[in-house]
Amino acid sequence: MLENLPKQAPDGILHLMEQLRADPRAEKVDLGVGVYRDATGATPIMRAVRQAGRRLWEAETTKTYTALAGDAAFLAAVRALVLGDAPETAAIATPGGTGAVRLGLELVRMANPEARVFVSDPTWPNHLSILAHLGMEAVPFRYFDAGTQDVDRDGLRGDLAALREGDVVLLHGCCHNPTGADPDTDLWEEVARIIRAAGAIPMIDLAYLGLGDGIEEDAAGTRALVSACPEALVALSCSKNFGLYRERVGALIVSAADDMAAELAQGAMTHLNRQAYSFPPDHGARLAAMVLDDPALRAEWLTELGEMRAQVKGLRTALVEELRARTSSGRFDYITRHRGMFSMLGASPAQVTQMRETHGIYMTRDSRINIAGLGARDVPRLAAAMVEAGL
Ligand code: PLP
Ligand code: TYF
Repeated sequence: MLENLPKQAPDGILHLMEQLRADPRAEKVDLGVGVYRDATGATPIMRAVRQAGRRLWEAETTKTYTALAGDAAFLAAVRALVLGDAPETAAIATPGGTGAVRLGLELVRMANPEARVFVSDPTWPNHLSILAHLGMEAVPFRYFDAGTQDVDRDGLRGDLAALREGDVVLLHGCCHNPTGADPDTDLWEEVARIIRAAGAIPMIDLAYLGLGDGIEEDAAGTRALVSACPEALVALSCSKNFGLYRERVGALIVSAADDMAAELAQGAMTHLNRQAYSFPPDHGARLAAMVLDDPALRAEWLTELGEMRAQVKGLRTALVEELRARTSSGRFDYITRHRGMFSMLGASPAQVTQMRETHGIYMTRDSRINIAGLGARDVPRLAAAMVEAGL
């Protein structure tokens, strides 16, 4: 039997991590996988999360099963975090944002097997592989202008004009992965109007809430879509913004047109959890809920999130200043316009290879860099490598 299995291509991002590990050069720079790093290069356990962990260790009296949908306190807390006040929503806890994306798409397929899913070109590669795995049609829409490194507004408008009733548009709520280019408020409003007018449904992948400009700022696009459209899906990840990566914490939040539809959605979503693994992981979700529900822990968490944003923004500014000095041009200023951990440099695969082989600088093939992977010392080296490669 097993010999009949198709050979699977490796995950490109994780494959790059293996290559990096095998590189003996001491000065190698990891700008690959999207993980936050502080100034010392560590991916810390956040202070509020650690405190919540200590409290939980003392207070927890049982590890018995929770509910199929997940811990109710976690679901209430993340629903409020993402949407503010939003009635008529259904929600389940999921293993990470990936679990939420996967089950959200399964929910779409269950409700409408004909639905096409519009995806930004480019997008997170796992979106495409999950859609292919589920046998769902992915329709790419233009998103990134490789000349300006900003959102291709006209391309986006032009391609979303092909939306039909019942199609789904998968959007990155903030900190677009892999480009770093986000819509501004006007464009979010316009996209919401286009989707609504077509009778299509937005699905928002929200994996970096709080890592762009702040919780409220980063949630604004999602909220605009949810309030404009009668139905919407949100796939939330708590990996980056709570630093809970390996605990696998996420949620699928679905807003419905009325109470009856919300109840049907809740039933279907709980069913999907049950079919996949019965109960979603609880430990990390409980820590996130404790942080969100305790005013002091919440304040501490927001402070540290602010420090993380400042760290990344500081590196963006330093890199742009270095590039300005070396090239006497502002052509790299887009790096400070980008949000979140990533920027796409617009380098060719050959240029990416050159920077890796000559300078030990690792980025994904599409020339996405994880800004947080830079140490202050690496900034001049990256700038030199970019200029040398002809960017
Ligand atoms: N969606 C996007 C765009 C991501 O970049 C990630 C990874 O960080 C995820 C979803 C899901 O992450 P996780 O499953 O680790 O929560
Ligand atoms: O894009 C990234 O780097 C993050 C982390 O299969 C990640 O989203 C990478 C690969 C993967 C899952 C998560």
